[in-house]
Amino acid sequence: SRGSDWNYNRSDKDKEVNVQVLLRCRPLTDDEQRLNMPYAITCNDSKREVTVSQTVGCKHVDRVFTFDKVFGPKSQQRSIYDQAISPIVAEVLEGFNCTVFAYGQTGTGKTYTMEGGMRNKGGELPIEAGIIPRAVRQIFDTLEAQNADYSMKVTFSELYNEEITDLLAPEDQLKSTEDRPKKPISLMEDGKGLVIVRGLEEEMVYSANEIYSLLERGAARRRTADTLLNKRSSRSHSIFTITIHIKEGTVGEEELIKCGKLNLVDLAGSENIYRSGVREARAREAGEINKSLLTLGRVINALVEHSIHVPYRDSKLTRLLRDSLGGKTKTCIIATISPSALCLEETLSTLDYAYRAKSIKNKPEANQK
Ligand code: ADP
Ligand code: ZZD
Repeated sequence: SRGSDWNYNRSDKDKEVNVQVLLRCRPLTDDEQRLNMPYAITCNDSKREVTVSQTVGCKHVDRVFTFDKVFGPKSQQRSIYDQAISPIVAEVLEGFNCTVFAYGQTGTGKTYTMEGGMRNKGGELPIEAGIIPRAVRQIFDTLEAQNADYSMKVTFSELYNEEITDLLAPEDQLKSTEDRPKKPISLMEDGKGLVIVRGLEEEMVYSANEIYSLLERGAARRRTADTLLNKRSSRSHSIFTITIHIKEGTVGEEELIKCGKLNLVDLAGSENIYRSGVREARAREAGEINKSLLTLGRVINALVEHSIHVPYRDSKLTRLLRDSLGGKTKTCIIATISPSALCLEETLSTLDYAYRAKSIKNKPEANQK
């Protein structure tokens, strides 16, 4: 597989790997089926192709896009995980930093893909479990099978309107009172140009079930914020991070520690950007312009076009994801689309965006302490 090529110690140039871009098309919903909604998308998973059929005037126009992997409407959570994500998590356990993010219009399955459906207490993962719970399971299964000496911490946060909310903060730190202001969360740069988030609760975790309880707390927090502010969730970015330290042994007095980090990011709905004219003015007024998502697009463009200036510093999201775009982190983008002809315009914009991102190159490097 491509993933296993990384550890070879070749010249720097040879170590470059492209951002991996996957495409997932959800099925028609029950409602859409009942309404006999026409399909505009055909997926050929084995050829890794998506075809968009459009009627312009009385002419039929087909556009074909090729991605690193294509998952059509029938694909199951488990097969996406096994085919595309499990090799990435294995790299994290070898000491690499990896990022997976979901990009697409609201309602196309970003959260379904990253998180998935209901949790059932204890025992097996539900068939609808998404990437986050499956990654947690793989990490613990692997470490336990290796009888590894490890420590692990997780953070779960949300970025909304350029403000970071800690979804795992203790209850009493969520609201500010007169004598005790809300715990501030800020981005800082360490000496090496890497961005660190200050003020986020880092929970040490010792079992998969413990993480699931934290996820439950985070998901509940997010739901509360959502009911208070309509449509907030489609405009916010969710960021779940696991950091693992694995003791490899000792050389004399020195301990060898391998450190891997996995970022799982559910981006805001892409329909909120790239509006033009009157629509843009109206969106701006409604506070719908998502600075972070807009900047992400500009960073991708700058990298694709090899521009001298890449505007990482212009938003919190791109500061956070800096190392994932053109840096030392291995990155995978999952673009999600709807099969419905009604979503054609947004679907084409997602496909163009994702297709461009394929040419971004990173230089993954293992961490060693
Ligand atoms: P987004 O996060 O992009 O706004 P959601 O993940 O909330 O979208 O998905 C919208 C709806 O479609 C949800 O009810 C979800 O369960 C359903 N859904 C999304 N993708 C799939 C899929 N691949 N298979 C079945 N249902 C899906
Ligand atoms: N997507 C659901 C949460 C939501 O929006 O509420 S599914 C998974 C990753 C991050 C956060 C939550 C979950 C989720 C879950 C559901 C219900 C209670 C707690 C957590 C989940 C799904 C399957 C297995 C484990 C966790």
